[in-house]
Amino acid sequence: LGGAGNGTPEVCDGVDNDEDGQIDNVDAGGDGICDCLVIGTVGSIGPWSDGGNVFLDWLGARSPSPTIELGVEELTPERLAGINVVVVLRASTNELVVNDQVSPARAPFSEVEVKNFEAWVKAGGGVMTTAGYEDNEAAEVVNVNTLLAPFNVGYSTTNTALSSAVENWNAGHPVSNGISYVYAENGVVVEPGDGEIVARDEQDQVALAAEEVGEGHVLVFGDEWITYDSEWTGNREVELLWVNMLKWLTPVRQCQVPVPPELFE
Ligand SMILES: [Ca+2]
Ligand SMILES: [Ca+2]
Ligand SMILES: [Ca+2]
Repeated sequence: LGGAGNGTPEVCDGVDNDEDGQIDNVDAGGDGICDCLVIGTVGSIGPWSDGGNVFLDWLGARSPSPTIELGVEELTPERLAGINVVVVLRASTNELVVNDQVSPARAPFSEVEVKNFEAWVKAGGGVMTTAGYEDNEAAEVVNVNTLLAPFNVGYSTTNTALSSAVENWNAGHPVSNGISYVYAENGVVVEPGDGEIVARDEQDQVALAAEEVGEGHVLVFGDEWITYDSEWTGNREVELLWVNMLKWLTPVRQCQVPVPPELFE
């Protein structure tokens, strides 16, 4: 985390105000989420939760920087500028309606959007993708794979049989710190390509891959249940996993704050 600092208060301005070696490392609440971190979401939360969105609520309570919900908007350099981490939620080209909850269709990512996104990641952006929202990998997974193609990592388009216990974690990777088990449901097997394997399911299939690209970071996770209320209340490791992931997705000299010890209890 760098040195002790010079006594000047750190503020969210893109400058290392206290000269401790870290830019914008502010965490007033000591919750492990940098208060200057700007998170964007692409697509929409899946319809299988009970209507809640603990993921966004949880972030909102831990960082005063509002989450930028890009939804189905075009990915332009202007829109991506200033965002540190993008979480890709359901970005299927199909609309999905479950119990009156509408998850809208997202247009296929265009060549221009893919190039814009690649440039943003290489310049220091972090992206985490999710999958397994529906049994229609042609619409869902193919679109996310398009966005991930420049990094040669993505999802299987044929194997949607990720098993429910993601229980083999690569202890050598920072994202695995303190994690032993996460539940998945109807997930999609990850094709790691150039990525490093971080987690496997009980059948040894890849569930999470990580890749460093230029100054940026990519995480590909084979399910979406970690974005739902039920998983947050049932397994405390889900919160630690998100803290670990957001920390790893952020540039090494920016916004790095300590993970609170109580998250390991
Ligand atoms: Ca600093
Ligand atoms: Ca600053
Ligand atoms: Ca915080």
